[in-house]
Amino acid sequence: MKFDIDFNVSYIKEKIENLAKFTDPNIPFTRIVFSEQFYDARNWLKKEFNSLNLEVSTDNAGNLIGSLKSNIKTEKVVILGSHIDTVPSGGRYDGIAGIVSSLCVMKHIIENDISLPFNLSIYDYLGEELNDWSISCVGSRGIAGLLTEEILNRQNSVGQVLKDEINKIGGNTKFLDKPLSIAKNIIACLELHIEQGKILEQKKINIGVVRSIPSISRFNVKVIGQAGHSGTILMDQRADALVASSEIITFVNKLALRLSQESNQHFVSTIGKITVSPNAAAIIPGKVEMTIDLRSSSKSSREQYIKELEEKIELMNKTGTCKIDMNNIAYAPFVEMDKELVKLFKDSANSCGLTNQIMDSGAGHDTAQLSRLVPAAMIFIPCKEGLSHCPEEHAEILDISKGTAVLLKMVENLAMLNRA
Ligand code: HGY
Ligand code: MN
Ligand code: MN
Repeated sequence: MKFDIDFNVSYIKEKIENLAKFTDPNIPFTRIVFSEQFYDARNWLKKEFNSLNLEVSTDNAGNLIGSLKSNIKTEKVVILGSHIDTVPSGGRYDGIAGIVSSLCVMKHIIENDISLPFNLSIYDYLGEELNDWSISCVGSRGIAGLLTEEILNRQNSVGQVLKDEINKIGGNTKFLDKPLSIAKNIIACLELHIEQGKILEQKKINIGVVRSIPSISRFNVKVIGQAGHSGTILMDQRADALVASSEIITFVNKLALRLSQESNQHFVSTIGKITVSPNAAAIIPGKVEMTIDLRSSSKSSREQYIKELEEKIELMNKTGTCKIDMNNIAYAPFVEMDKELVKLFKDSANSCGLTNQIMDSGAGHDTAQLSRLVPAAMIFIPCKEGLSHCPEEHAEILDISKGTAVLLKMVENLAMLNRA
C-alpha cells in the first residue's frame, strides 16, 4: 500500500510527544547523553523496537539498534539513523525527527509485508551532541573507528571517564580501535533531519537533499591572569583574564565574519561556552576557559582562520598581562555525501511529488562520520525560522511525514537496485 502522508501524521505526532516527555524537568528538552532522561528515552525506544518485533541490540560503540531481518539470508544492511540525545535546553525535533520517521518507515514496511533484499536497521547513534567530554558523534565515530584512546580516556567535569560510560550503556570499548565489522555490510546509511536553517522554509521547499557537511573544529582556550581584590588593585596593575578573553571573543567574531564574506562557502565560528573563575563580583577574574566552535566548508578559509587566530594569541602573550593557551580538541573534516545516493534521494522526492533541492548542511551530523567509511546521505525537512538548539525549535508534523515518505521511497528504490 502507498505511504499515506496524511494518515501517518498521528503516529509521528504521538511518538514525537512521547519522546519529548523524557527531559530534565527543570529545563525543557534536555536529554544529555548518559543522563537519567537519556536512559529512560533509550528504554522507551527499546520498547518501540520490541513492539515492531525488531531484533534489539547495542553495538560496541554504544549505538542502540533495532533490526528487521530480510527473509533472504544476507549480512547486507541499510541503516536509518539519527539521535535522541539533545543539547541542554534543546528542541524536540533535532535528531528525534529522524528516529521517529525511521520507526514510521519500519512500521509501514512490516505492516505491508514489503520484502527487502537486505536487513533494515534503525540506529540511535550514541551521543551525537557535543557533550561534557568535548566530543560529538560518539556512536557514529565509534562505528568508523574514530574514537581514539585519548578521546575514550577523557574525563568530564565530574570525573566520569567516557569509555566507562560507553561500556555501562552496553558498548565494549576494547574493540573500538578500528571500524566495526558491520561496516563491510552497509549498503547505505540514510538520515532524515530538520534543516536547522531557514532555506527550505523561506523557499517553501518540502525536501532538502544534502550535498555536503562542513568541517567541525573545536579549540579549548585557557586564559591565565591573576585573581585579586577588585577594590584595591589599580587598573594598570591588573592581569584580568576576562578582559583578555573578551578581546579574543571579539577578534574571533570579526575574523569569522570577514572570512565568511570572503569565501562563498559555509563559514561560521562561535564561542558559546565560557567559565570564569573564581566568578565573583569582588574578585578580578584570574582564569577563563572557553571553547571555540568552527564550521567551514572551505579548507583554505579554515587554515587562514587558524593562522590569524594563532598570530593574535602569540601577540597577546608577548604584549599582554595574561598567559593564553589554545589547543585543538576535536576535528571532523568536510565531507560530501555519496553522489549516487544524493541522486536517488532526489529521484525519491520527485516520485513522491515533493519539491526538493540539493543543499549543503550548516550543522554537523552522524552521517558525516559514517560517510568516511560507507555510502551515506541525508535529507532535510523545514523547521520554523531555522531555529534549533533551543526550546523554540519547531517542525510541522506534516513535513516530517513528507520526509518519511521520501525515506521510505529511498528504501524501496535501494531494494529494487539490490535485488539479485
Ligand atoms: O553541533 C552540531 O552541528 C550538531 O547539532 N551536533
Ligand atoms: Mn542533530
Ligand atoms: Mn544538534
